[in-house]
Amino acid sequence: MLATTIPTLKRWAILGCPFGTIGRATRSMSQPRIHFMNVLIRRGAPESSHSIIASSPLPDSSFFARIGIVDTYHSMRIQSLIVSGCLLLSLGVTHAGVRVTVDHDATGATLKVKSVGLPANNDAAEKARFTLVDGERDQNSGELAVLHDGRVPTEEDQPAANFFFRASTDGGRIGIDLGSVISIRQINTYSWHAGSRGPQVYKLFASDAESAGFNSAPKKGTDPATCGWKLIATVDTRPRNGNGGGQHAVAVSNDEGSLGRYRHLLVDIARTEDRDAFGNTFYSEIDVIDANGPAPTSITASDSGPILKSFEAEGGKYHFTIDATAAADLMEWADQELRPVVQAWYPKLVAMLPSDGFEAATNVTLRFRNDMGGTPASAGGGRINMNSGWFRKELKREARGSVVHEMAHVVQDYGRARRTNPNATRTPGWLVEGIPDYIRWFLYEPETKGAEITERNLGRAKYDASYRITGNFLNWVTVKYDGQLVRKLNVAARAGKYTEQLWRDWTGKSVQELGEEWKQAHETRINGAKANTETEKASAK
Ligand SMILES: [Ca+2]
Ligand SMILES: [Ca+2]
Ligand SMILES: [Zn+2]
Repeated sequence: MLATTIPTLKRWAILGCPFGTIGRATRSMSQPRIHFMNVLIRRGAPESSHSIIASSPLPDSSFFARIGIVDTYHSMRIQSLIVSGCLLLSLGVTHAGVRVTVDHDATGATLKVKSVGLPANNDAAEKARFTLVDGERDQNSGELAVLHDGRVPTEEDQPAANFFFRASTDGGRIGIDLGSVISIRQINTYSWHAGSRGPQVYKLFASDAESAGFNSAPKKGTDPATCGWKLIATVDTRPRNGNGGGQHAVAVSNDEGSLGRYRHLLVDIARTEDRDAFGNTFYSEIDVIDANGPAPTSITASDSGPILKSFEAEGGKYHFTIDATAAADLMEWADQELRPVVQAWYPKLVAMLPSDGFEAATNVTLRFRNDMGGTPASAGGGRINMNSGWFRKELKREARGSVVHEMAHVVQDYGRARRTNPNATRTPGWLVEGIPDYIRWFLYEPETKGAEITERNLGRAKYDASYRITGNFLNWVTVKYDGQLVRKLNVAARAGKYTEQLWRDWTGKSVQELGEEWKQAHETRINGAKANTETEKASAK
């Protein structure tokens, strides 16, 4: 049976915010930049679903580590921490408190706490003029119009329903001209992406355009504060741990009910990371709420809900969701054929690839997609993407095995090395791919003999040829030298401690020497078999 859950748009629902005051902190007066800060976190809320109310940048302390805010700060003295269900942290006030409220839901499935509110379709930004002041739109991004069209994406990876800056660039600036000066009650920004393009990092400036020397379009490098703009808020919703994927909603407001009278807004956007090309946030909507305008009407839920099936493994320890919204016809196969493989093999993979203190993802989503081009499947975080077209053709052949491979990637979780070890070495890609293929072809489905070295592919038999060829090499070294090889390689890679020296330590030979020996062994076997066949042919004559 297919369980149809609530439509996506309802995920933005506000479910209340039962907070109380528990703490107060002051910081040294040597940081006058910070004027006011409140942080609220619901006690016991999982990191994947928290609300934060804060001005930013935020302090770096163990307390913030828990709710996952990244920024650097210096001294902070927490005077007291008293509990009544929540935490409140308030810093020395130097001028009127602008409040930044953040909702983050990492699961993308249900939202436990929502304090920002639903995106609006009747706010003052709907008819405003949006301009690209600086930076370049990505070729896959929607136009600026998607930021004020009263719509939000229906899933986590809809490039055209979002605006984002070009890959490899560091954000840019967006100007919003409201047409006339209005009293702004609140500004909300929404974003959604499964990876590091989910969090929001920006500075928000406003202007009434009336001061002398006003520049309506200052480029990066020009501080807007020097040309007629006022800094309203600094926003950074990146969590300390993880890539911050999921839905992010930010509200900038204050207790007075008006941030001031302004005509122009300038959103100075930074990328969330520069480890790869894809650090530019998927912004879905920017709402500007007029203090004297109509009450915001929310974007309503659509009728067609997602097609989801949830199940567990290992007595409820692991939770899985199959998302067949994009390929309803594949749900029956996924439920009957794929689910048992996932339930049996995810726990096996976890057991096969252990390391001290490591806990593999306990929530994994397997989603069919129609936008993956030639890629059969991929994995990132606790998410596995399955190319609908490729799966339809491979249901009876490689489909299940490819998911075993992707589940191995989820368990490998080598991205954590960069986060936990500042001196992390880079595990070569051939090994990252070779380990899942070793497990798949030699442990999950050895009977298919999908990773054999034959006369046909002997020429390509290089230890670092990746995927199934490396899988064959790993199997050979495992059998001949070290039964624990893959387990130990995984421990090193996950900790960011992989080096070529490990091969020598464990086998007495360099990886290149092992590669030669492995290839030689296959050559000898294949040539021997050929010679036998020829001898047989000759004697048969
Ligand atoms: Ca809107
Ligand atoms: Ca939109
Ligand atoms: Zn892979």
